Amino acid sequence: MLPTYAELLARTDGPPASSWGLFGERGTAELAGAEQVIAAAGTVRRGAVFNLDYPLDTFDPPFFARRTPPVQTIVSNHADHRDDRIDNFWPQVSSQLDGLRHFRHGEHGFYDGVPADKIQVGTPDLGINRWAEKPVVGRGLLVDVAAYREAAGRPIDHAAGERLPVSDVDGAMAAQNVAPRQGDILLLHTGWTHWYVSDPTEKSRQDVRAGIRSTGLAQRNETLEWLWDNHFSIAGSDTLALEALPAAADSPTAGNLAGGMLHPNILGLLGLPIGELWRLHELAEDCASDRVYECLVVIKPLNITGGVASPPNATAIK
Ligand code: UVW
Repeated sequence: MLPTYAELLARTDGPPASSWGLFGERGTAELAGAEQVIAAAGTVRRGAVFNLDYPLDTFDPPFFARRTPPVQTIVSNHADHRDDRIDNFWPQVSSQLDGLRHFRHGEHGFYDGVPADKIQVGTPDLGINRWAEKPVVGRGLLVDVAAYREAAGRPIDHAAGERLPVSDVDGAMAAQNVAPRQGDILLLHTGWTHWYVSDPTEKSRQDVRAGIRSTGLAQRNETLEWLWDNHFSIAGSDTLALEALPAAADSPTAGNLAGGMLHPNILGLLGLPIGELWRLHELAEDCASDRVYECLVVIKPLNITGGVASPPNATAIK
């Protein structure tokens, strides 16, 4: 039986609001164990397969100046042969899985108390490799907050970069008649990335990049509580950062080095891997048409020793 978020807040044997000591270096990915894999396999009925990653060159120009798309070079030894080389590879340039090295908590440090001097190039500690050595497989739960808000006559204003309260996500789950189970892989569909990619005006895209503005979960304590108490193994979404950007001025973490983002708490304290910029619109359309919101999800990040992040290489199967 896992502790509640309220119990985590009250703990004295580790940092408050942390899951330190419960899982080890794979964090909450441990919640998707053999039982969850077997149950998730039972959700496969039609053999329909969905790619949840955007191509690496989708976001060009990039959201963050240095995360430019990779450069491919193709070379050949002779007329009938090709090799290729990829330079300038920023694993967070497109769909990504953020690992537990990505942020530490300002007061308590890296997840599970891993010392900062272990977070080096070439050391495996807390690296993305931990989820490649043992990939994350479980039940994906598509929560269509975009459809819910649309049906409620309150479509999400992506241009404004809305801060979504968890009550909207709960409302979406109630409308879908679904409830999370321990170890589920959250697939939060807001429609933001598809809007960004397919919106016809370059001006909208420029505004997003200039302001680093994205729809996402609001920076509130209730968001942290919701993420933990639903016991997800991974929290993935089709937004720039899972949480809204820029962070709210009244964020409970206002003043941290991350500008009030919840990332240090989600990664550094809870050990919950974050999925960003995932390609969810095709899966969401399929779920809306057959009213089945669960699927088998397989996530196998690149096996980069000590990697901070990776494309998720995420596949959903229904
Ligand atoms: C931010 O830090 C803003 O987002 P990301 O998780 O992509 O680094």
